[in-house]
Amino acid sequence: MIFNERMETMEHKRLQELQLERLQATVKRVVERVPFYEAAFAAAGVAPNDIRSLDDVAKLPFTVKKDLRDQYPFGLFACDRAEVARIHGSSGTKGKPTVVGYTKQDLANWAEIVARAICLAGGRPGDLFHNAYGYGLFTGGLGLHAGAEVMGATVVPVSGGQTARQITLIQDFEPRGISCTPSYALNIAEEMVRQGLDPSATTLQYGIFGAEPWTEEMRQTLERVWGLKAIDIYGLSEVMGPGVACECCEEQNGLHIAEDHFYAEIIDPETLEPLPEGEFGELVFTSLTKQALPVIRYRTGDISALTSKPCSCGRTMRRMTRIKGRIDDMLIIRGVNVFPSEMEAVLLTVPELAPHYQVVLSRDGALDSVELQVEMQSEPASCSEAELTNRVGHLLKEALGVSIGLKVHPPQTIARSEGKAVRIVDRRQ
Ligand code: DLL
Repeated sequence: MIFNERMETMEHKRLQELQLERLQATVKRVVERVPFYEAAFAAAGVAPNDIRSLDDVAKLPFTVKKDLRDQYPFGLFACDRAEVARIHGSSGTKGKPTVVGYTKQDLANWAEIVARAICLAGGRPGDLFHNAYGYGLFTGGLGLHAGAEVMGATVVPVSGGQTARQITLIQDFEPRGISCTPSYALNIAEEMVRQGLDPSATTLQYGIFGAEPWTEEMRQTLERVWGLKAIDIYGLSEVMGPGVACECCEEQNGLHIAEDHFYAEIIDPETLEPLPEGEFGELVFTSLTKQALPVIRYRTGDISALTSKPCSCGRTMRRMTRIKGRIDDMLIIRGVNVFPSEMEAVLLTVPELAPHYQVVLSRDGALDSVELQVEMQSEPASCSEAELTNRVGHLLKEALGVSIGLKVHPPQTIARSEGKAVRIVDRRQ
């Protein structure tokens, strides 16, 4: 089912005209209403009238997370505080959150975008929808909630945590759809197995998973364990929240971007120059319809590539690849760039290992050291810890091109998540 057929299947040229119209209005709005942007545009020597084509986006200044922090709490709002209907914030645990705001119209647009995403995932009106994203300042819970309501589902706002209760509600209410982080979906499944239950015997047919990087191997694991279709949903609070892009259940190959609301670019994070389609780089978004907090060329720190290849689902919105990782999370191990997701892809092919891991950074004298901590499956071990360490070490070296410290732990020792999994533990300070 396509939620908004007129928009989602719009001819690309017409969509670009719409994007340009909306971009021009957004640029005018921020320069007139946000002193930060007025100054940033002046410093870049660009004025709203200079934006005559979508390519002119490259003339605009970037926005980064620090700008949101510096303008804390409401300095980037492009409307009166009283017109802001809701506030959300970053999920970070340290310091003050980065604050984002939404007018009533922003909330209505967001809910429609998420409703589309749920349809992309295979949801349909009448579904029972189990929403296990955290409610609160984090955009996951309320974002999926509003979208599911607009889509026409019966929403169960269970939020994250209390895993035993999640299981009871899944068993008793018989949902068709579930949403949570991929790592929490694994955690719930693991607890079911511990209780002697079979996750694949539940009524769940689709899972909408995101808010953290995950791999194709993790998808296969989740689909096998739960017996559902695992769909990747992407978003970030600074740009809106979940739903900025979402995979379709037809292809599960790249996430359709809600391009009528967000203009996407890929840039080289070093030179800041736009990169052509198909090349990997940093994802950058410019708001096209946001009223309360439009962002201009927001640098997400996430690595992806774009494609405009046609999709069999019929939607014309361009796709981005699943996120390879965050630029901040890239490790440089003896000169080789490694993302935790590349380690995950290897670990999940080893049947003796549980799908939980952490990368621990520590300081050894003047040198940084990296240790990948993994965990044995709970079943009686079919090989020794030493044999496993040896074998996985070889697999990792082959895939990453560099050998990395590895520690195999007994079952149930790596911390489980109820929201975003902590993959990197930095003990260098
Ligand atoms: O995580 C919004 C969200 C909620 C997305 C629920 C999907 C589902 P933030 O807390 O602001 O917002 O974190 C945004 O999370 O820049 C990425 O680094 C990461 N992220 C989000 N979705 C994905 C995904 C929400 N599908 C940051 N794959 C982003 C990989 C993701 N990383």
